[in-house]
Amino acid sequence: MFIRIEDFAAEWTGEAELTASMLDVLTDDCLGQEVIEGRRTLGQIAWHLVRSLHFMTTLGLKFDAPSGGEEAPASAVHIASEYRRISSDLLYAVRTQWNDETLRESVMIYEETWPNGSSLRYTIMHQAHHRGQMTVLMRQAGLQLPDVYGPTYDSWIEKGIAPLI
Ligand code: NI
Repeated sequence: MFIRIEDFAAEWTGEAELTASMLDVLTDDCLGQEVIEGRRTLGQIAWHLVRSLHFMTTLGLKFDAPSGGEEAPASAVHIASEYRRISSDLLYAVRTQWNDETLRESVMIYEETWPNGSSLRYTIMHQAHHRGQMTVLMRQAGLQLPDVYGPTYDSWIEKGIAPLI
């Protein structure tokens, strides 16, 4: 769990930039890519990353919901721009509406007690989990992946280095 707002701010800034760099690669045509028939598509997972940040308002933070409804937009550019807006608004809300003491306060979520500092940690991990799902679907859709926590297969090749297995 986070015990200092600025620790969260530093980590969130980097993580949100990684997510945005992946969303920037999406094209309208690839949004329908699905791992198996009938399950979440690439566009739906990307839109889930946008919408799920607004869940933090249930902890008392106030910032605007993404424009559009539950259904994933058909525009990859719209998903990326809404992500940038809401990920920045989340950080601004945390910085201006909470303080280090607030991070130790707890809220009941689904009959469980969650310290706010743990909810912020969960938000980062939840996002990384879905980003991992996206990398598989993006590869299947023929997109070139950006580096996230290290080089991708393609960036090894571009550097003339044999990719690790
Ligand atoms: Ni989720």
